[in-house]
Amino acid sequence: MGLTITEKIIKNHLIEGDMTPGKPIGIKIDQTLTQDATGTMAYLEFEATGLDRVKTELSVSYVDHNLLQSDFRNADDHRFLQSIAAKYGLYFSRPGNGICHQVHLERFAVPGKTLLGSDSHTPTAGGCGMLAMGAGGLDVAMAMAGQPFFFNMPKVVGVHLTGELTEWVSARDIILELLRRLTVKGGVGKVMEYFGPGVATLSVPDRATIANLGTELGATGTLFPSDEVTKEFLKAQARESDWQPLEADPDANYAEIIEINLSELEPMIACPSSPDNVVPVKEVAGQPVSQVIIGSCANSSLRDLMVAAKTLENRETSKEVSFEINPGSRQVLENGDELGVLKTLIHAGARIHQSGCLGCIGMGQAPATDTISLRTFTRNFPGRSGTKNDKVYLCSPETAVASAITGKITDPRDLGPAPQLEMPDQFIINDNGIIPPLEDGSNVEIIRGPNIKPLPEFDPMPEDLKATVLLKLEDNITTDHIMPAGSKILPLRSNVPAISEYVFSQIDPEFAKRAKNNAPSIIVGGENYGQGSSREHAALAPRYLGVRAKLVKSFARIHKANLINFGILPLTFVNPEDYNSISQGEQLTISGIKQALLDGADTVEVKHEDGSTFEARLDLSERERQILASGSLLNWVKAQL
Ligand code: MIC
Ligand code: SF4
Repeated sequence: MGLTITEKIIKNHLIEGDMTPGKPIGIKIDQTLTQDATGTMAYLEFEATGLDRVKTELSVSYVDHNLLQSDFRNADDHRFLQSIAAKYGLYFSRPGNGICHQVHLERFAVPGKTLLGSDSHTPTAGGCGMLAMGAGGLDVAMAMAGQPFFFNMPKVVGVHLTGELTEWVSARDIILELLRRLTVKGGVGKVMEYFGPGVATLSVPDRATIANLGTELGATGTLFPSDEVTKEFLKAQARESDWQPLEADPDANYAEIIEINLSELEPMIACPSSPDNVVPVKEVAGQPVSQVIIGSCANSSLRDLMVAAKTLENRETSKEVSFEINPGSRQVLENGDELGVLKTLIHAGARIHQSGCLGCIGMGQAPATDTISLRTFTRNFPGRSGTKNDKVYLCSPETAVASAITGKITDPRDLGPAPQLEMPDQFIINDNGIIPPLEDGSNVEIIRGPNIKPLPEFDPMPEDLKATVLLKLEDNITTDHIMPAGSKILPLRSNVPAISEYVFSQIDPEFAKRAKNNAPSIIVGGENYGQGSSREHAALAPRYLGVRAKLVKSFARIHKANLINFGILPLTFVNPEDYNSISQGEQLTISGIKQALLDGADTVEVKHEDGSTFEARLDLSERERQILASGSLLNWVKAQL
């Protein structure tokens, strides 16, 4: 039987397990990436392995999140990361060089290879035929140490594209349509693989936008074939030698096939406050907007800036709107300058920022009270913008620029004929923002600022667990709820005791205090618990506060892996209705939990205070059981050595 692209790449990299969907496998990782907000912790973890050099083919450390330097802390972290890269043989992408996913696509992504990144949008490189996945920092540290990456063999969903996009409709609208149909949990346990005649009509940056936002479906990854379009892109990046053809076999067996006729799509928009709250733009058109931003790893390529510039030729942006551009990379900036794109944008009233994540993770650009902010970003989870009760809408660059012109949410088709885009055959390539690895870094001194604190030590799983229910939460809780980001909290990423003070702070400002006074504790939640980012701090910091278990209806993939890595027991309800029997504040007891883990038990009995019981599931591999019993992945690895 024929293979999908996903199966082909996994087969070539398989180290452990067999390729049965849902079963644990371990694969070889060729490349890794980290960004600064997760990277500081990932490198502290890599240091703990005692190795003197990364073991991957290529590893890159990016600085793109914590660019705001309101005191010494972020700047110190940047210097720490640069010295780590020099010592351990990594490329270092300097602050201002661009968003990790954009730069990786431009300069490093290779069809057919595997990439693991400590950022949930790592699948962006799937736009170029690479099996790219997000993971917690510790899993990336292990991959840098040459260890396989363990995850469950995904189901492969085929997305069959036919037809061609019409004027003013773009790649962003394709993935918005998919989010509308499937929701933020529709992709869990799956790789979305695109095929069919519509694929050839999409450029690599278009494909990257779709692959990037596959993360919002909860998907493990997204894959596009590597074809002539990919070859042209790599050629324009002066990397044609990295190209190899890659496509699914004609008789490949997809677990499920989704049909999308590109000709039928229209401009779409995600309303507050979830990326899947999608409607056609025309349904919400006419509402006044105060801010429009084109940026983030989803939509900040040269193509996206060019759409805005071409639309703005002989037009102006509204005086009521702050129209802002966050270019994806310095390459985008430099090429945009050469082609006159920047000049047109500036002339039409745009505020041009440096390349980086910026407002996408609440590092500035917070919108005004009670006003609509329209963004081409990835996520609009409540409060992520930095403004309480924010009203953030997510859309294509076409819809964004049309709305910036009129000052209201606008279907770009109302502007008349769409501009023609002419992309260069050859980009200006200038890698001076990237420092290559040293041949020998043994003499490099690591520069450690005072904000960098050592990793806490964690004790093994107790024999019996008696834990207080500290919070009972609903469905689709995000890691932004668990461990918020933003300019105040992000600088604490390398300081676990300090960042722990903010766990669940948006939901309950007293949470950290309550947790410390009531350890050990347990959190109860609904479906798709922990969706969103890869930040391992959403596991590490609660663990530091004494959270020992989470009991939910279902988990998001990366968060579950992070919980296991830091010794928090991930339990699911056997009968989801038992969720209703639990009250916040009560004590739950699981007797013999450690033994149950080691014995391979699939379920355990959970006892309420009144003695009544229900069953919870332990959906774990043998390796995960051992990690949980030893208290953390690092404890387990050390014990193995
Ligand atoms: C995000 O978009 O939420 C982030 C910030 O890039 C995170 C990583 C982090 O929290 O550092 C992600 O997507 O993994
Ligand atoms: Fe950065 Fe936003 Fe992309 Fe996360 S989603 S990597 S914060 S641009």
